[in-house]
Amino acid sequence: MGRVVIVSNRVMDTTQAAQAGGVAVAISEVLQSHRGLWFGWSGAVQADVGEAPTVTPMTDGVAIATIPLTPQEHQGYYLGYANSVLWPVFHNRLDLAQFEAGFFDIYRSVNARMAASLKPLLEPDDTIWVHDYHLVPLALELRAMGVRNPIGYFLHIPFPPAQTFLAIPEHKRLARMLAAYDLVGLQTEADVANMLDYLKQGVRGRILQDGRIRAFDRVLSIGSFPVSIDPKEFVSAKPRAGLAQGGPTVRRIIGVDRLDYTKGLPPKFHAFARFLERYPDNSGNVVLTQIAPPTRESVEAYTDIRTELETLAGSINGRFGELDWVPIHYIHRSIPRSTLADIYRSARIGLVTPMRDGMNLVAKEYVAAQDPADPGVLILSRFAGAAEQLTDALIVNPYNIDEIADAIETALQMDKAERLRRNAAMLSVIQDHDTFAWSRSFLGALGRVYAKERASGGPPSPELRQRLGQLAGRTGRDEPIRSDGSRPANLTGSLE
Ligand code: GDG
Repeated sequence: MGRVVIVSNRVMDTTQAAQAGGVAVAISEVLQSHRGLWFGWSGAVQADVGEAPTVTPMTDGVAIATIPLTPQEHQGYYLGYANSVLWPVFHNRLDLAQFEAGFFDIYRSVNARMAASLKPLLEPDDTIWVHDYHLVPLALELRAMGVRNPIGYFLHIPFPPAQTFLAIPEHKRLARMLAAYDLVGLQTEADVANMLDYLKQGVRGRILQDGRIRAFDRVLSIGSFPVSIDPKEFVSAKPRAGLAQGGPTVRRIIGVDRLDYTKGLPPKFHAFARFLERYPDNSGNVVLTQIAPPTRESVEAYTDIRTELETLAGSINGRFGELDWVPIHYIHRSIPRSTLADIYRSARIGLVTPMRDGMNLVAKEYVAAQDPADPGVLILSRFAGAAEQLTDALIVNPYNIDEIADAIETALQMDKAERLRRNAAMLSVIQDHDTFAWSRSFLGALGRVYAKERASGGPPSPELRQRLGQLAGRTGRDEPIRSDGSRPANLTGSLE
């Protein structure tokens, strides 16, 4: 029986996935049920890198294969092209993009080296699933080495509007690389619309009658597959005594975001200050707890944000604080996953206001952790992918500080009946589209589009046909890939 091979920048011990949460849970489940292989960078940076990957069999039948990076590769591929070009541009921050000569070539060559290390480990009936912006070129490299297996790609971050993507000097080459996949999965229907728009404008892609796209010399399918969580992980969350500083009458607002410029942390703090200014009766009774673990500290664009946020928290606390009340409770480190669930449960408001976000799992985690008999309220940025599904949140524009301030007051005043209605509606969406449904629907769609392609270009082997049938069968329904932005179908341990 064939395997699923997952390729992502970083890999993880699949037996520890439950503690990591998020996407890692879905990936581990896929790998465990398909005798899978997980391939990626080991995290090591060293001058001497051999050809062969280090393969480690895990106790659950999964194998992990990794390679190290050289210092130059780490600089040009990871810190450079992936995190100083693709990350900012895909999040609409062209102003932060560092289009430095050489980054793209290293990015490509690392992907070529990964492909060469992975190729000897592949079996003829493997299905390959590549993740995220670090690995756009991987399929093209594998195809050039003669790999004909089905290869799917899932982008965890947003796909930007066509005009923004066109600004990347290498946009055509990236598009050709994307076209080497059989299926490209994006988080939202808005992302699908952006990508189709770009393919039409930027590289004269043509939409075929069956909804697939002809671009360059390939036919590919694109669909939205919104990433999710396992809501069961959060049902046993408990409100904890002592979590709300200042005693039982203090109502908590919770924010959990990596300290990233896309997450809208300074505007969130400004909005909280505006709320205290506009609604002074809340003085002493409301606390904003912001957990902001450090991230990518060696990337230049991240160096200022920590100082900016600490200064802002200090000035807001200095301006509004009392002897027995500190309004912003700011934690700049990672906290254990079990504590996180309890903090969500203890908070009356989940404040999720990124300027741009692929999905945002924190929004879904907050909803799932609420007491179903007395839930809190989610305030969610319209620019988080999750806003496409969680329409019963209080949706705000993160650029509008007054609107966020007013939404905080609305949430605090919201009666129980409305809180119950909104939470139940959002929880039902999350339960219907959980993390396991996400992986099944992606692999099912990949199986179908690959079978369709092979039907026109030669049949797959009997083993592969059987394998693809099994994968497709697990989705339970047969949804076509459509090209008008409508849905064809439906990982965090960080894969960074
Ligand atoms: C990318 C995309 C997309 C956070 N702080 C702590 C902690 N976390 C966990 C959260 C959540 C995860 O990290 C963050 O996931 P997000 O989805 O919110 O954001 P990104 O890290 O930017 O992820 C994003 C995602 O990929 C999946 O496709 O949704 O749009 O940018 O699970 O709970 N976990 C622990 N301690 C912390 O302090 N244990």
